[in-house]
Amino acid sequence: MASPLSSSLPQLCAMGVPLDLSPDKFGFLRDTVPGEDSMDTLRDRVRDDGYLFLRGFWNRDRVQTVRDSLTSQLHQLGFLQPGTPRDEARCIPGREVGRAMGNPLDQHDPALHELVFGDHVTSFFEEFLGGPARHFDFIWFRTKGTGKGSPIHCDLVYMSRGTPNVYTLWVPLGDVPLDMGGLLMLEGSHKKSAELQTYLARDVDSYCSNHDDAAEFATGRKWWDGTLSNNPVALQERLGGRWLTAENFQLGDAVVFNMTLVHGSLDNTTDRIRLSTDTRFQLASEPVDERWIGEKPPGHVSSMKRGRVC
Ligand SMILES: O=C(O)CCC(=O)C(=O)O
Ligand SMILES: [Fe+2]
Repeated sequence: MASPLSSSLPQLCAMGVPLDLSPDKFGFLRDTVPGEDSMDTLRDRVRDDGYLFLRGFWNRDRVQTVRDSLTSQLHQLGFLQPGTPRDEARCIPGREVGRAMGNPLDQHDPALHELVFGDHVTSFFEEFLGGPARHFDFIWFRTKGTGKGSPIHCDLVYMSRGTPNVYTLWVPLGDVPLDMGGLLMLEGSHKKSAELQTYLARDVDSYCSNHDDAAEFATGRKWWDGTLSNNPVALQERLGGRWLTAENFQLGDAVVFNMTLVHGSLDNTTDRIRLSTDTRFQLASEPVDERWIGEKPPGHVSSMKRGRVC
């Protein structure tokens, strides 16, 4: 018999694969209301859940200002459907804005910087981490129109050349209903490091120097994109846990999660661009991954490729 939850949900897909929406396979993230619990409780929660879903971390108006700035850039760059309200961010079929490294939005947008790197966030992380905090300088923009969401992965494989104790801050820059492709996380997967050992030991910019195609990896003509699985249902069967998302991520919300939590995003079945950013924080005293630091972080460029015998 269909449960009340699954019977009230539209079919949801990730990477084009329909999710099992029965209550033991799918659910919603646990809310954290900022200020309601002590930092010790929040730290325990991250240990248990791998994430914090901070409802209303900022006030809506403040985040709306950032959205306005980014939708105006999208408009100027010709990515929005002409004749539609800019704030609706309606996409043009077949015209993709670009993935994280190739995204044209302004990395130095002042309103965005103030939001994702400013005092409110920094003091949160300083208290959470228990010392002076720093952020990576690179901002990952997600501007996803109709179609598949982000592949399923753990962040560790992209950013583990410093400390592994890094936290992602995912910020919806607009309300994201279920059909617009919000963040999707596999419950309890941050505790599956034994099962994911081989995957988690990898680094997207490392390659086997003794393989025939080593030169292609060294120059970046070939690369492994860090995807853990293209099939969220098969992965769930292997690791257990429910796939979790929010019924409606809202302007002002934020999600913080650790480097080993398996996640991706739902497919977007609307014609509106789901706009979000993700950025990273860690203790300033710990080593940092040089790929993501500086005025123009180098990212995955060939000088950052590392060969090893495998
Ligand atoms: O927003 C998305 O589609 C993916 C986000 C993500 O992978 C992250 O925040 O680390
Ligand atoms: Fe990620």
